[in-house]
Amino acid sequence: MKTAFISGITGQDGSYLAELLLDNDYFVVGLKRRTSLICTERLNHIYDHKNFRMEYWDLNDTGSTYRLLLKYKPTEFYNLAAQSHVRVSFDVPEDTISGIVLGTTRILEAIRHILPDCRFYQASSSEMFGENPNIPATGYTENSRLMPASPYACAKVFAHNLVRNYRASYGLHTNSGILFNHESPRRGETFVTKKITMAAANIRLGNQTHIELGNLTAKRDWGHAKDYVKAMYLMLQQDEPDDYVIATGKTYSVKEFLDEVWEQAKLGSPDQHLRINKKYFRPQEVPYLLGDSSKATNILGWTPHYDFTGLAKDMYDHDYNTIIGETR
Ligand code: NDP
Ligand code: GDR
Repeated sequence: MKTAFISGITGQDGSYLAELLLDNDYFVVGLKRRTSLICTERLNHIYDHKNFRMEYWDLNDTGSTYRLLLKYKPTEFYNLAAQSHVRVSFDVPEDTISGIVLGTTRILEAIRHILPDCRFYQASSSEMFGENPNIPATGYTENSRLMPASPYACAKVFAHNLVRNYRASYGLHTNSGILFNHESPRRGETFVTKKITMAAANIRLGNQTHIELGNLTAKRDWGHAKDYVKAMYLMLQQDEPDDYVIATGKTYSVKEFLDEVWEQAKLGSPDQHLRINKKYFRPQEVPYLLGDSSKATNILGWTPHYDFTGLAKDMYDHDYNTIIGETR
């Protein structure tokens, strides 16, 4: 039986990846930092699975990485932990950078010294492309220039380069998934898609009167987290480690996502419920992201199943049904 470590187990992707690996007969060890509330809602349905364990761990703690690698000797390590909110990274840059940069370094060093056969996945990001003025018509590829536009993205670029460096220097099976935005019913509530689908459900049910948003013109290549964790898994099943862009190849503005959800919720024009609040704007914005995942399609056989409308529907329906259930 293969054993996989997942850091960031309590997050959106951690929960979907854990389900996928358990379905593939893995023993899964979820690495969780200590929090004042337990924060394992996304894992309640697998918490008691016979092949699932949770261990305390932190990106900022070297000893626990060594201790747990020696205890479980995992065959795969998926590093999903991060302070992942771009806007918040402007407020807490040192914490964001320290976790992503030094945390990734700690894991790679531990793997190099005590478990060099362990395959490693790094959660790189489309944010690394940043404010690049020369966007290829078919989208960014693995070779496009990285021009990060936030402390979060700068840190992800460092970690991404380090993963490539450890692959070249030491022959480790280190992989980097350059994932574009992916969302789901389990998305954190302060990311824009989840904020929109929850607000639509609450307005529909009379619990809320309006939604406050920032920049509506930014365009993102939005996919579904369920599709994207499959790509992470496929990367670690290849003989050769590599970097892969994972995206849908279509891009939509925040306003288009808002319009789509308002239409599904039958709420009329969103303008009547919308307020623009400057506090949600960023000091530097990434205006446009579009990804070209041809390499992942050709080598991994990966393609997304959810489209833009299907993603919005899955999220809105989930939020509407959950809120109705809670208020009954
Ligand atoms: P989430 O924000 O939902 O989850 C992040 C996870 O990291 C949480 O489990 C969080 O724990 C944990 N974490 C944060 N800081 C620490 C720390 N110091 N030590 C240990 N764990 C920590 O992110 P997603 O699931 O959406 O994303 C997963 C990864 O993929 C992240 O690295 C993100 O940057 C990256 N990414 C995400 C994309 C997306 O669109 N979702 C796109 C590209 C990359 P806690 O629950 O306690 O806060
Ligand atoms: P992003 O996602 O920054 O792309 O990072 P987010 O949902 O936060 O923002 C997307 C776009 O929406 C605009 N926006 C708002 N954003 C938020 N959060 N709240 C608002 O009220 C709001 N109004 C408008 C933003 O300005 C931005 O243009 C996500 C994270 O998951 C990262 O960890 C990941 O690396 C990238 O996706 C790819």
